[in-house]
Amino acid sequence: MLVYVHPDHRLHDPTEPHRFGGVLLPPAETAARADRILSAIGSLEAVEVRRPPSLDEQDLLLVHQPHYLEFLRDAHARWRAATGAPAEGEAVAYIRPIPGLPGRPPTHVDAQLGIYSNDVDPILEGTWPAALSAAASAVAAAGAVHDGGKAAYAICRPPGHHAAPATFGGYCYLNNTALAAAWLASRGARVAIVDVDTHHGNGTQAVFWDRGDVLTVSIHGDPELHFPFFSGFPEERGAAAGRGANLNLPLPSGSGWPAYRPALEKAVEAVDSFGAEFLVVALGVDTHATDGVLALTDEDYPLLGQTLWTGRPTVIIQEGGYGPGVLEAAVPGVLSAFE
Ligand code: Q9C
Ligand code: ZN
Repeated sequence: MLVYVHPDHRLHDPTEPHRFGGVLLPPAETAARADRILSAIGSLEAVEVRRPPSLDEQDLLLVHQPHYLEFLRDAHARWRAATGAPAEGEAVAYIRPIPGLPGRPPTHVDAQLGIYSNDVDPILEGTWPAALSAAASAVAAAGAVHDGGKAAYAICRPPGHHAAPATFGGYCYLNNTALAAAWLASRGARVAIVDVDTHHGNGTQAVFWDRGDVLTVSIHGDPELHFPFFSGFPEERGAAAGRGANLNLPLPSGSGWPAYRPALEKAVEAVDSFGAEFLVVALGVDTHATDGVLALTDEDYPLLGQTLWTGRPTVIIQEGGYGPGVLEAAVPGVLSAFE
């Protein structure tokens, strides 16, 4: 198994706590996650860890809007200049526009933070190079399967599936999964994404909403009760050329393998009937009971991997998975099916 990871991911390692649902929590998406994954997959056979080449930044335009990329690149320096904050400061949105109230596009970085994010995620001095490095891993993994590899895994962090064409949120800044899929599609391939992170892949859905060449499927905890709340429902099927090419399979909170498995089989059936040549798996393992939305256990992950291994060249992109032991048990379990 080819594994891509870039050391620059460490440049994004937030420390400031944020309030979620009334509880002050330390950041869950930290640099330690990549170290945990790397030491856990050491037990797999024939793992070959590679550092991806630098990204061709033009590739980001396959997924993101140029003004958003320009904002992400400069936001921290502009925020420091505007506020006098130190280099280690974490820039976070605190104000957003009133919906529907006319006004001019803001020029102040504090106001732009509220336009370009839909959450409380910080921008650090190193967020941009870290996010670029994750995107580079995703494109390298896509390149490896395009060149004839059966499967490649990208340890992407920060993760990507909640990042939309012009917004960050849910720990995500650049949509690594969407980029891998869009990169393959730009070479003329028919591509399917199956997002098994416990949260709806809202950013990925937004990227491909009106496109018919990339199928997006997401299995996740009920968005009535769980992040990202505003999307992930079954009636969201895509629009224009993308009508029917988006499939949401929400599951009741606390669902285990008996409920998960039929949803996963439905996802794979959709991939088959779409006629996908390549599969991109958005591999969040926060479906583990320890992470509190769904309730998969250590033993379920090899089965999840086996169901997703359809013989198609497959790119596996790391998304969520946080709690003690979750990444360690689940990631090698899934990857073992692709060896
Ligand atoms: N109880 C990914 O898994 N929720 N993002 C915070 C903490 C934010 C998840 C609430 C969830 C974002 C990539
Ligand atoms: Zn998640």
